[in-house]
Amino acid sequence: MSIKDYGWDEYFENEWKQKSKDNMYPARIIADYGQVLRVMTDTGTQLVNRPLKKHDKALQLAVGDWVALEYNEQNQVLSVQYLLNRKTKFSRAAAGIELNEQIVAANVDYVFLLQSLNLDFNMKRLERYLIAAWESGAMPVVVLTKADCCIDVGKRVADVYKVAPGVEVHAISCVTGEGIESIKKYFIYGKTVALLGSSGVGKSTLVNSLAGERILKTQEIREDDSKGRHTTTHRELILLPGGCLIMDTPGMRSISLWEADTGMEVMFGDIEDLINRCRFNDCKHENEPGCAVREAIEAGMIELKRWESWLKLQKELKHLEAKKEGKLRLLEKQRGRQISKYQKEFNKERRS
Ligand SMILES: Nc1nc2c(ncn2[C@@H]2O[C@H](COP(=O)(O)OP(=O)(O)O)[C@@H](O)[C@H]2O)c(=O)[nH]1
Ligand SMILES: [Mg+2]
Ligand SMILES: [Zn+2]
Repeated sequence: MSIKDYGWDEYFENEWKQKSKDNMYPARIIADYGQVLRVMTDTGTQLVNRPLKKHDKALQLAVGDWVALEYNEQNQVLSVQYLLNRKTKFSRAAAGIELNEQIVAANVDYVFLLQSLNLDFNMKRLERYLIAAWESGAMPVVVLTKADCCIDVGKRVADVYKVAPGVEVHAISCVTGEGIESIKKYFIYGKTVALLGSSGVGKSTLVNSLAGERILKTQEIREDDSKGRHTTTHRELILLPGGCLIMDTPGMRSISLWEADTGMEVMFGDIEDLINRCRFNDCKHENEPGCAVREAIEAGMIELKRWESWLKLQKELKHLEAKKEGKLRLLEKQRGRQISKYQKEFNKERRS
């Protein structure tokens, strides 16, 4: 077993050659237990503490990250020295009083967006996931699970293709095995696939099915509301027999966007083009003459539903930007206060 089996390649090697010191070695974070992280190194797996500098953005670590480890002979402590540049990162806005970026998965090549074909299916949620996935830099793939529970799989797949331009959509079943062959092409040696989706959609079941053994715990679905209970409690990278890495994650019901410029462009570029063609710069796309958006909707060029999605997302993203700016201002204010405090002390000392 070497780190190459875990996705180490020239991209990381180049940075390593420039930055690393003799007593350091590279490791990939393969599981996140909160304060403790499991890493994979050339000599096997090890546990390390998450660095305490939580406020330090450069050390916000996620499963999939490559880090430089250092072993201190004197106090026999293994510690993370720095984070290697990420190829991709899938983020969301973390829930809480304060708005923060939460990195869900790092250095992922394909993000599988899973939704089950039973009652849980939700197109709006999928749309958001797609935006975040495009933003991440990884390639999104839509995977509709539990095809054995749906009588109209073809129609569902067609519906998803409409909101997911340029994305492959696969319907699978871990019960009948339907569609599993069609997703195997993504499981390539050295690549990383992350599974994202609500709890109960069948992420852990899929990992087990691909691994050919029950590595992960799965749970019985609650019959009443077709939602699963939470069984996966942490994020984890698993090496599949074919050499691909697959990341199981705890369920995320919804996703709050953190950044969306690229994602919005990929998903709604046609709408953004239309807006630029409206006669008035400040067109509200309601009843103005020469509104390219209205014209396109009336001509059936774009679906009303997609337009409504765009409006809603736009509002949300403006809100997000305002919140981010507010946070920045608060930070500046705090820094300003500190500076004035030290200045006052300095002046006092000079006077005395
Ligand atoms: N009918 C059906 N049930 C499935 C399928 N895949 C998973 N399940 C069931 O869905 C439930 C939740 O699966 P699990 O893998 O724990 O979901 P996770 O929370 O996304 O990891 C379990 O009871 C599985 O047996 C499938 O393809 N068809
Ligand atoms: Mg699970
Ligand atoms: Zn307009």
